[in-house]
Parts: sequence; C-alpha cells; structure tokens
Amino acid sequence: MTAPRRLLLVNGPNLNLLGTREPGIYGTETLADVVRVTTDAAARRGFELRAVQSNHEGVLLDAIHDARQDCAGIVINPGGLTHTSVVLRDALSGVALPVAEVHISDVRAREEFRHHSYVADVAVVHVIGEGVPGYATAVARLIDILTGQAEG
Ligand code: CA2
Repeated sequence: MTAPRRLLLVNGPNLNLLGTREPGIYGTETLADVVRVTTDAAARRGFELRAVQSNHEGVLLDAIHDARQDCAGIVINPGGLTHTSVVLRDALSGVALPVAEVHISDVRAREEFRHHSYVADVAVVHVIGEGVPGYATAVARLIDILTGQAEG
C-alpha cells in the first residue's frame, strides 16, 4: 500500500485561547491561523491535513490512535501536556508514526517546569520558539523525512 499523503495536526489544551491573551508570549494569531498556516504548508507539498484541538487528553489520544489508519505523520503542539503526560507520549510512540513537536514559545527560556518534554524523544522534528510560522517549518521538515529528502 502506498503511504497516505495526509498529516494529523494535534493542538493540546488551552491552545484554543491563542490570540485572546498573553500576546507577549504567544503572539496575536489564533488557532484558526495555526490551522491555516499548517494546512497551506502541507498543501504546498501535496499533503492534506486533518486538525484536532482538544482540552481533553482522551480526545487527543483517540485522534492519535485513529491516525494509524490514514495518516503518514503527526505534527503536535501538546500544550501543557508536554511537561506532564506519559500517556500522550505512550500514544505517540505506540502508533509509530513520525512526529514533529512544535512549541510557539521558547520553552527553554521560560520556567524550569517547561524545560522537560515527555514528547521530545519520540519526535523526529522539534521546532521551538518560532511562533506560528514554526508549524509550517515543522510540516516541511516532517515531509522531507517522509519523502526521503531530509539532509543526512
Ligand atoms: O509554547 C507553546 O506552544 C506551549 O506548548 C504552549 C502551552 C504551554 O503550556 C507550553 O509550555 C508551551 C500553553 C498553551 C496555552 O496557550 C494560551 C494562549 C493564550 C492564552 C492562554 C494560553
């Protein structure tokens, strides 16, 4: 079977609030902007995108499990679950699809509790602190890997 030309975009808890508060940290773009930027970046390379955002961990796990059926890779900003969730990490490693981890803010320059990511070592791409355009970078780098165009 040929690999599906579709990616799953996952945004975790509270990312529906983007653009409404804390513009100094997260900018002024909204979740709809994130989905548009990411969808466009995938389309430029001939990939479709399915987007999910939820404030409920189980909804995210189900979407990740379902991606096994029809997606080639996952782009994820896990929000605060990045720093707390073994179950999210287990779901990502369980589906065995290539994962790109994105953070809008530079978590390395923020509070100590944001420095650790449970997702980092199951992801093959990491884009941190590049704002919303970072989602497009993540898509491009993930598709490079999927299509064998990544630099050695
Ligand atoms: O920088 C990122 O993308 C984060 O994943 C965002 C999470 C945070 O817990 C991570 O440490 C870093 C928070 C998402 C909540 O976003 C909000 C946006 C506007 C107003 C309030 C929250």
